[in-house]
Amino acid sequence: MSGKALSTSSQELDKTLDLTNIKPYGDTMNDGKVQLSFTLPIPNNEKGVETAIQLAKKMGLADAAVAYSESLDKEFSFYVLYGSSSYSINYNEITVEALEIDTMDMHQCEDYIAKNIKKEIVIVGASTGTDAHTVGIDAIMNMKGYAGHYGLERYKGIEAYNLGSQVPNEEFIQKAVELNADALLVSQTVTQKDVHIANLTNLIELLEAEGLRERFIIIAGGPRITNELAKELGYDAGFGSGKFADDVATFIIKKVEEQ
Ligand code: B12
Repeated sequence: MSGKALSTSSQELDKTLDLTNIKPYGDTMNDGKVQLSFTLPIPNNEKGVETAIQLAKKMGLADAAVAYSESLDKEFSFYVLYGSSSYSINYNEITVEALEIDTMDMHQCEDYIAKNIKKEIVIVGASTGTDAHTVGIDAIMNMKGYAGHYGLERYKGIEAYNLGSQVPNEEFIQKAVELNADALLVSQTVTQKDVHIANLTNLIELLEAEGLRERFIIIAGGPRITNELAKELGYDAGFGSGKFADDVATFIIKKVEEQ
């Protein structure tokens, strides 16, 4: 291709960033390109591929094309598709209830507790309900911590109790009362069929029924937990991926100080 042709075509590329009409970015502004993958309960053949394309079109993808398909077994097939989203979003109208905290590191938290709180803060955490995932709550609580952030068990001034996974809400509350907890940490990883919503709601309802809701600072966390969702469900805050013990400790310390 000649240099001239290249520069002409690059001039024709849409470079206009329009925050009121944000679309996915593939390799040029506003091309809307997305990749998606799914499994269908049908065999992998021409009819399967066409079904996948039709589905993608119904999802709003223009120029949908199957880039890859594979048989999972005789009755199931897997597809990877590309296409252009026909939808856009007004970025200027997006609002989120983000947690605004000025995170202190472990040593700053320890100093803050010693100077301003002047008592041990008791924190009880668990992965509750039927959820068997422990890595998230361990990342926050275990002494060795996660990704270079020590866990709450290591903090001077914090007494941390990690009850593990699949802890029924009733047992969790009983332990929190027994240990005279200041804060409860609830980890939820499985969100299939909104099981986390039912479980998180159940905990708040049980606490309210026993007149205990206001006794504790209650925090939910997990990869699909947002602060907004947690607040909606009656929690004091929610922490998702990329959050660590120091974020949670800072939030709790400031809350305890307010009380
Ligand atoms: C390891 C793992 C398992 C292990 C768990 C071992 C263990 N001891 O924990 C085993 C094999 C047991 C397992 C089982 C299952 N798993 Co699994 N598992 C995973 C996997 C691969 C990694 C999760 C993980 O450890 N992440 C690392 C931690 C550090 O990240 P995190 O949890 O997000 O935690 C961070 C934040 O979210 C936050 N955080 C987390 N909790 C809390 C709590 C508080 C209070 C705070 C402040 C912050 C916080 O802090 C952490 C650090 O930043 C994920 C897939 C993936 N790659 O993510 C699937 C995944 C989570 N599992 C999944 C599923 C479906 C299951 C099963 C239901 C499968 C089955 N049908 O049996 C079972 C669960 C059964 C049950 N009753 O719960 C799905 C969940 C889908 C969904 N949205 O519901 C995933 C996403 C896999 C998938 N793509 O399908 N799993």
